[in-house]
Amino acid sequence: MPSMLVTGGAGFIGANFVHHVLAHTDSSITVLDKLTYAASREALEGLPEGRVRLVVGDVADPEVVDPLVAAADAVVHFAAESHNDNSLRDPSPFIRTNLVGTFTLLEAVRKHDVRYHHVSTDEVYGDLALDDPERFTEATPYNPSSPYSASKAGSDHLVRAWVRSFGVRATLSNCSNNYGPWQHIEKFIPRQITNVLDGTRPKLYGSGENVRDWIHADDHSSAVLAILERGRPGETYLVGADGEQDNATVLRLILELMGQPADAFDHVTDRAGHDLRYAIDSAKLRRELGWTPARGDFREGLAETIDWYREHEAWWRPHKDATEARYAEAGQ
Ligand code: NAD
Ligand code: TDX
Repeated sequence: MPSMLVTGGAGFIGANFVHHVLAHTDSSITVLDKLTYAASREALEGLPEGRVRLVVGDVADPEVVDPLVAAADAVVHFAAESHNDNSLRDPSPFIRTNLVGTFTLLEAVRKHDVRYHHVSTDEVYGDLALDDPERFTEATPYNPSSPYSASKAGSDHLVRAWVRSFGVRATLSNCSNNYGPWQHIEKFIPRQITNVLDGTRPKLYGSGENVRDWIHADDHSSAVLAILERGRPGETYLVGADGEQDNATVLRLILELMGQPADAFDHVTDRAGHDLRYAIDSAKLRRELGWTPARGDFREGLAETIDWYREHEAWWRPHKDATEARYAEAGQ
């Protein structure tokens, strides 16, 4: 895969993927990223010169996208508006980036016959009951809850239509909740870590019984690369590391690892339409491509992530007040 176009490569998971590809392949990478509030140029610093370049632009702009796709051997599409709470406040950028952006890329890969991988989320399946013995599989019907997950679901449908109608060489992956370095502090785990570092009490939505299936971003990257290199065209692969935990348990673990009392947090207004439980069955990915997660120890990964945020205060500090002000408006 000599030349890759990675959209959203200055975001949390996209940047992790860029590092992973440079370390494990001989590919060169062009990152296409609009550098929204969620991006960090810093996450791309110190990479081997000559193997990666950043183009600042919008995936929904065909004039930007077309020549970059024409010059690539493969496109990996991470760019998205990614935060559910933001989609409840203002869905419009989610529609433009997640739907029109994916459409724009699909038209370009169709025109230039370029291999395409689409990065999506388990949220397209809606949620499971807490006591449901089932987990999501590639056969689970779509049932998204929020404007974010509906926009991702729509983008997945566009990809499948372009595969079937136009023969586009595409694969899809739907991954569970990621954590690790460079995640924006609006998200659950880094929000609570930085609250503790800030001397503020962490904020748990509703009862905290909602379950998420956590995976380290390094493992998501290795899965996407395996699918890009060896996945069957037209196929979807679910990515997960058997990391189900309820939010209250995750928060108590953060508090323990940071030397705080177990009850040093506030219950705040629940998220509208809050999905109860996500759980991924990644048997297909493991069986067909031999993928296994390498960072499955959640406690260890969380401790490392806490250390990383402690050491990178200069990166997150400028965004903390504005992020918390947005939450305060919603009583969260
Ligand atoms: P993020 O919000 O941290 O980063 C998104 C990146 O996309 C940013 O760098 C941003 O500048 C860029 N971007 C946004 N709009 C753009 C546009 N119009 N044109 C070009 N670039 C644009 O997101 P993330 O958490 O790294 O998620 C990356 C992808 O993985 C998304 O597609 C998301 O749906 C998917 N995903 C995320 C998770 C998770 O837990 N975070 C889980 C499963 C799937
Ligand atoms: O302050 C908080 N308190 C809280 O209890 C925040 C920010 C969140 N939560 C809860 C809501 C969720 O149940 O924690 C859980 C995780 O919340 P988020 O980090 O916002 O993630 P989630 O909504 O589950 O979506 C994430 O995983 C799937 C990513 O943001 C998506 O991009 C991905 O598709």
